[in-house]
Amino acid sequence: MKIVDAKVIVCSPDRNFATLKLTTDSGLTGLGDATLNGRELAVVAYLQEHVCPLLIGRDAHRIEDTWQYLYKGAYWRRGPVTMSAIAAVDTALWDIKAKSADMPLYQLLGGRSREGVMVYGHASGNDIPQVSDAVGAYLGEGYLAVRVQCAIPGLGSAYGVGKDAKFYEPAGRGLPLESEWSSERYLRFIPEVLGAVRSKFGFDFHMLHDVHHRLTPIEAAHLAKRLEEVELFWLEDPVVAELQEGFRLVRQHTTTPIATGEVFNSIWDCQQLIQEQLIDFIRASVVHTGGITHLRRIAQLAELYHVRMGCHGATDLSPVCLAAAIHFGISVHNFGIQEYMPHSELTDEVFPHTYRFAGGHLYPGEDPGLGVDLDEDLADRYPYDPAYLPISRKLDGTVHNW
Ligand code: EZ4
Ligand code: CO
Repeated sequence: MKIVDAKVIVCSPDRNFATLKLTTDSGLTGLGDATLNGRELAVVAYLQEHVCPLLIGRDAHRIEDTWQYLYKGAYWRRGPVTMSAIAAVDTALWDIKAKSADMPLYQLLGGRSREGVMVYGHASGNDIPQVSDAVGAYLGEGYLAVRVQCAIPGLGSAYGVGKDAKFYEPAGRGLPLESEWSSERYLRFIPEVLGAVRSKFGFDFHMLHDVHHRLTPIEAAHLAKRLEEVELFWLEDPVVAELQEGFRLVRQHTTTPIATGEVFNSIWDCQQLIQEQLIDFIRASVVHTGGITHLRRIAQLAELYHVRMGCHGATDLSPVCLAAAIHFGISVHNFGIQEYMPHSELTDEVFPHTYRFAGGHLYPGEDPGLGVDLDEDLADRYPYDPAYLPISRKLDGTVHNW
């Protein structure tokens, strides 16, 4: 079964997405997400200029060989652009293989390890009462896990707080917005928020929180220690991960479970954190970490060290990626939780899919392959519209981690 066409589709149904579509001589098609938020067209060019021409005529069944060919064959390894491009090819090939086997993808990955994929929703607000209302709404919809973020008094903006308490989209149209940050104000206020949510709703649900890379290791250690009494499911990205040793310092001081890795793009980014057991959940995703083939390697390494998967799943990861994450999550042994922010109605119309949410879980459909389509005519009506993630500055104007 040979690949006869490789096409990149860029569209913006409420937000930008890049998707690779492969077609074989037997008429089967496969989709792969290639979206890299705020740097989309770099991956599009990488695919169109340097990868698509190499795919024509290749055997669509040779997934592992194609992965190695694109990774080792480029000479220049790793990096989010390269690994998102490889991920798109890999995901599309798994989609095709599963369609040709006439099975939903999770069957090829070993079948179900569980009935559904537990997800967490995103509650936020401008103050504690608003946040509480949002948490209550998620619990009312059957969610078993909720991420809690809140605006910080005295700061004009905060990570994770949307215009709508139940929908959070950080990328903004046009040039990047700037937001302000103070670790001191955040550290003073956030334990109160998480404590108030536990007082109101108790301990019978999983509560998560995302620091979004903003603290130094000692600040993060201090926070994680203080938060032990609210029993988080995880504290996410307490520090930036370029300095992996930074997590050792956090770990020495606290038993609060730690998650990181949404910006990672290869197993090499995860290796030290996993092998030294410095984290509890790894957030690598299908799209930014080389596809299903590479994510399975990460999961297998993690399993040896009791680290579970908690894949990134914000709205900038397309329905194609979310479907792949559900097939992966339902089959992999060391699954922990899946991030879930429902896409907009328009996005779902452009990407019709068979996965569904019920009772705090996502379930894959039973159609062969990923179970996601792309309505190209509709997609054409929503062309690319530049959008960027915000830039963060401290109160004195110094650029900080967003
Ligand atoms: O900032 O997906 O846990 N989720 C997150 C997300 C990321 C965005 C970046 O594109 O941190 O909101
Ligand atoms: Co995050």
